[in-house]
Amino acid sequence: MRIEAALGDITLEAVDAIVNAANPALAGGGGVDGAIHRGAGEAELHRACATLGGCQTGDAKATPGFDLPARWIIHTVGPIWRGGGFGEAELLASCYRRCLEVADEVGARSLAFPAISTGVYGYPRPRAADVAVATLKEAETNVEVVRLLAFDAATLDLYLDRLD
Ligand code: AR6
Repeated sequence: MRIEAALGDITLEAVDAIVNAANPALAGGGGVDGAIHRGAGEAELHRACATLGGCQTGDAKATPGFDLPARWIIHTVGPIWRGGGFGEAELLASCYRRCLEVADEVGARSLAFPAISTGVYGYPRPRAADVAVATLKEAETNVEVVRLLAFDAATLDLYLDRLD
């Protein structure tokens, strides 16, 4: 699997699947979740999410991408940062692993991730980049290309540093 880092808006990514940093209710929200719901089409994506029965922290579930360039959206729920002593790193690693498993289930070969948990959920960006890159490097999957989408230049630098 090739791991790339890039700067940009994940809703514009023409990959098989994009990952959403969602909440346990899969009810939509702000940040990347809001952008994905707007890009896919609020009503259709809301209906599709409502059939999934929510999603636990560290797990992932797929819906179609509807109006997005991506064929699938893989919704995952990252941990809320509470200082690092509450299993946050393991839960975040689980998000990356489960997204690859769900990508394999739907047959996605290219996948783009946002920086899960690093917005409203408060996970420190350098530590989140450590987990993302280390977990992806270890994973066994049929996914051929993973793109780590940074929404700001500082996050892109964190990824590039770890991919060296
Ligand atoms: N493309 C790529 N990355 C983005 C985009 C975008 N269009 N928009 C924001 N980011 P956040 P979380 C980055 O807060 O911390 C939602 O309300 C952003 O810069 O979206 O996992 C959910 O419903 C940050 O680095 O997700 C949950 O309630 C990263 O995406 C909660 O927020 C994640 O920030 C999840 O919080």
